[in-house]
Amino acid sequence: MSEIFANIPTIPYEGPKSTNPLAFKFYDADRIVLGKPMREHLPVAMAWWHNLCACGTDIFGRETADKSFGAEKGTMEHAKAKVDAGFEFMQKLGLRYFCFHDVDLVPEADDIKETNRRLDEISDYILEKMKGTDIRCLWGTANLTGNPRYMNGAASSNSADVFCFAAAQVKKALDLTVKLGGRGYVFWGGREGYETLLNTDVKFEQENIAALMHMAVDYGRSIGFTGDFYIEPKPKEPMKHQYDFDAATAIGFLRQYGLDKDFKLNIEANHATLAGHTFQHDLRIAAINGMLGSIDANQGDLFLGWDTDEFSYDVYETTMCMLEVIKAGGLTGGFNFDAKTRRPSYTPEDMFHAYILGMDAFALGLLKAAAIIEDGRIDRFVAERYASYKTGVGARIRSGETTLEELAAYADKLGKPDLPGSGRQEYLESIVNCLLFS
Ligand code: XUL
Ligand code: CO
Repeated sequence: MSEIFANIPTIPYEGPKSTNPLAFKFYDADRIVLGKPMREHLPVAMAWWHNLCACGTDIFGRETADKSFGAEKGTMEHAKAKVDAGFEFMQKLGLRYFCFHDVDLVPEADDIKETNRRLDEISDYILEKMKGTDIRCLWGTANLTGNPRYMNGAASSNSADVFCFAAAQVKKALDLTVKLGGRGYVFWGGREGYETLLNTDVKFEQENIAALMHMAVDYGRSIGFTGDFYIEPKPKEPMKHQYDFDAATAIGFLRQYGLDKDFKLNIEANHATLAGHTFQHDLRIAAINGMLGSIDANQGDLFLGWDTDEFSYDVYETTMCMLEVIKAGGLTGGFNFDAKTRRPSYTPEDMFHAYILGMDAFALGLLKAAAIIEDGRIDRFVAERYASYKTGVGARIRSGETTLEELAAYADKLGKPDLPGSGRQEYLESIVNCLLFS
C-alpha cells in the first residue's frame, strides 16, 4: 500500500538541541524516568475524531484541511483510507493507542442497522491493521451529541425512543471497544444537561443517565469487558449546564448511584479550566478519591470561554499534571490527545508538528515532575506544614478519638493559638521555577 504521508519520515528523538521540526526534542520512549521507561509513564493516544476527521471548520468557515486521504468522503473507501492514514500516522510517531467514537469510524447511515453493519466492516479492517503492530485501542465511546435526535440529551432526553437509540449506540460501541481490545470506555455527557430549568426535571434525567450507565456496566461485563468505564466531566458546551460539571460533581453522582466501583474519571485539561479550576485541581480531586483513570491531554485558552482543544505547550501545566499522575501511581488509561490543530494549520506536516508538540510537552512535564519529586523540598514542606497533627491534640483529631468538649477545653486552656505558620507560596513557586529552568 502506498504511503499517505510520503514526505514524512518516522519521527526520531533528537534531543533538546535539535532544530529538526520533524523530531522529538524531549519524548524519548526508552528513557528511564523514576525507574521506568517514558513510554510506560506516557501511554499516548491519537484521537480519531480530531486527527482523522476534523478539517478546520468553525462556525464562520468551511474546511481548510483536506483529509480525504485519496478517497471520496462519505464512503467506506474513505473510512478505510482514514484507518490507513491513522495507522501510518501512529506508527511514524510511536503512538501506541487510539480513541474513537462510533461515528468517527464510518459515515452514519439513516438506519442504525446499516450504520452497525458498516461498523462491523470497519472494525474488521482495523483489527487486521492492528496485527503485527503494538497499536491498541485506549478507549471507545458513542457519539451521543451530533445526531439531531439528541438535541435534548441522550439518556437525559425527554423521549424514551431517543433513550433507546442512545442505548443501542452504547451497546454497539461497547462491542467495538471489546473487539478492539480497548482498555476503557468513556461517557462524555455532551448533551446530558439543560438549556433551561423551566422545562427540565433534573432528578428524573439524572436517574435515567445512571440507569443507562448501569445497563452499560452489566452488558460490558457480560461480553468480557474488564477495563474501566470513565465519566469525562465538562461543565458546559454544548449545553448551558452539563450534569458532569467537574471531577467532584461526577464523583458524587457515581457514588450516589452505586457506579463508583466500575467507573473512574477521564479528566480533560480544557474541561477543568472551563469549570473554573486548574487542570491540576481536577486531577487531584480524582486522584484522592481513587478515580483518576485517564486523561484527555490538551490545553484551553483562558481568554476564551469555550473548549479550544489546543495541543499542550504550557510546560508548567504539564509538569503539575505529571506530578499528580506520578503521585497517583499512574493511570489505568492513558493520555489521549483530544486536541486539534488551529484552523490555519491545515497541512499534513501540521498534524505531525502538533503531536510532536503535545508529546514533547508531556515528556518535559514528566522530566520536570520527576525533578520536583527527586528534589524533595516541596514534599518535605507540605509534610512539615501539617506536623501539628502528628502528636498531642492533633494526633487525637486524626485518629477520631477526641470530642468537641475536649477540644474546647484545650482551646480555653491555650487562650490564643500561635499563627499557623507561613504558607511560603512564593518560596515554593521559586523552587518550581528553578527546577523548570535549570
Ligand atoms: C468534547 C470531548 C469529547 C470527548 C469524547 O469536549 O472532549 O470529544 O472526549 O466524547
Ligand atoms: Co475529551
